Amino acid sequence: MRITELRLHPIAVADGPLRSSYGLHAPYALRTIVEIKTTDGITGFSETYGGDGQIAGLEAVRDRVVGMDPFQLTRLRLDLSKEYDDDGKRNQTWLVPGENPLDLNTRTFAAIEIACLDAIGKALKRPLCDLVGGRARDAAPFSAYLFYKHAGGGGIGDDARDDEYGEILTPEAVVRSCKQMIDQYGFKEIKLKGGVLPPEDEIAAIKALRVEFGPKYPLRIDPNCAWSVDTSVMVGRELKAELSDGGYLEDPCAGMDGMAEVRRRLLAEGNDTPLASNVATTCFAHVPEAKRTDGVQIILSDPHYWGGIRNQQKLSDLCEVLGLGMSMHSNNHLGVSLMAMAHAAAVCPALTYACDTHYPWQTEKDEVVLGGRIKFVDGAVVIPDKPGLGVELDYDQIARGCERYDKLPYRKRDDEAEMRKHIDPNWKRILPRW
Ligand code: GKR
Ligand code: MG
Repeated sequence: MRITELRLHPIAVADGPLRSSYGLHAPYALRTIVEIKTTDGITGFSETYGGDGQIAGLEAVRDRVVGMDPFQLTRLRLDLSKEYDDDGKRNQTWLVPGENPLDLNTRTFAAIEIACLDAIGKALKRPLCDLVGGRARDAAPFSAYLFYKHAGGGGIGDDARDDEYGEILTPEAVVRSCKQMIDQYGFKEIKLKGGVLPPEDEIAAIKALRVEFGPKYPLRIDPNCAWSVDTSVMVGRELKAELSDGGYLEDPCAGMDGMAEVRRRLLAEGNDTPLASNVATTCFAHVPEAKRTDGVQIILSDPHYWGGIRNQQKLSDLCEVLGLGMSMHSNNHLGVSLMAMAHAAAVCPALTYACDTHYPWQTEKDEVVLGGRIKFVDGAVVIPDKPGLGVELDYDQIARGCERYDKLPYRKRDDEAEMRKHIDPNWKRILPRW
């Protein structure tokens, strides 16, 4: 089997005005659907980050990928995973809100790897997870990922989406949105994206969630580094009961040293709330430091930027060896990514926390999976027995997504600019803000 064609579909996906310490989400999130065609007449696909940066990264490997045997992924990974340029600089590209600067090549490899595994699965008539050792679990649990937001459901003008969750800026609204999500999807763990309101308000929101849902629903809060070390310790102390019970405190402050200090100070108070991260730990090179300093106890993996599903399995093994916990990070995404995340979660034994997903914030109108949105059963995505990822593409929907993309004036996520445009003309991301 050889790859005969690489097709890229840049799409725009309506997204509500969600807030984080990075600013405000734009009315459309950018994604790319990647397709490979093979000599056997099989099409494999994946979904990845959107915009010019990611498209350029994929275009740069076009000649390397076309003609390649999709089974020969290790060579491709070696070619693409050269971490350093000749002059010794890390091969970093551009900043995406929510993470450290990440390697474009790692993302590019991940997108190609997942499309190749999808094609191989279809050729062998086996689900993707079976190609990499088989499942450790039959369904991948996801968490209710709550956001503060302004009114609006995303999209622009005639293309505006219904505002399913309304404005969410108070503890009552956070609880209401969580109820809605849990009723609809059956999630059993809860995450609040913080770093938006003063810490006291976010503490109140977590406490209100605990009162409403009880200790059976583990809680986590992620302010994306908006707090100082002192504030992080204060929040950890105030929320000891709520977060130490199967939940975690995610990226409270910036940098591994800050995280390590928060951990030391909380432990000294007898507070063992684990610290999780998708900011201080974004690649394998960060893991030894996380362990050495004890700055991170739970690593948030993600097949899209940790280099694909096989890399995520390696991370799972590493976490087992080092005694670290593992969870999964997300960005706005559609059903193709959701299925890749679900297969990844199924084959990573160390991944014992429910994965993050932005999926509830997207709508049927934007879904590119044939047959519409993926169903959750009791908060989990059941791993299908169908070949590959287990879903097919709806090309009409992709065409609509591409049309939306073509009309947009931006080609890069910029939450700070969006915040200045709609909420506060002088807004800047300040770390720490509190
Ligand atoms: O969607 O605004 C967002 C999130 O803040 C996202 O960008 C993060 O990458 O969800 C992510 C996280 O856990 O940090
Ligand atoms: Mg995070």
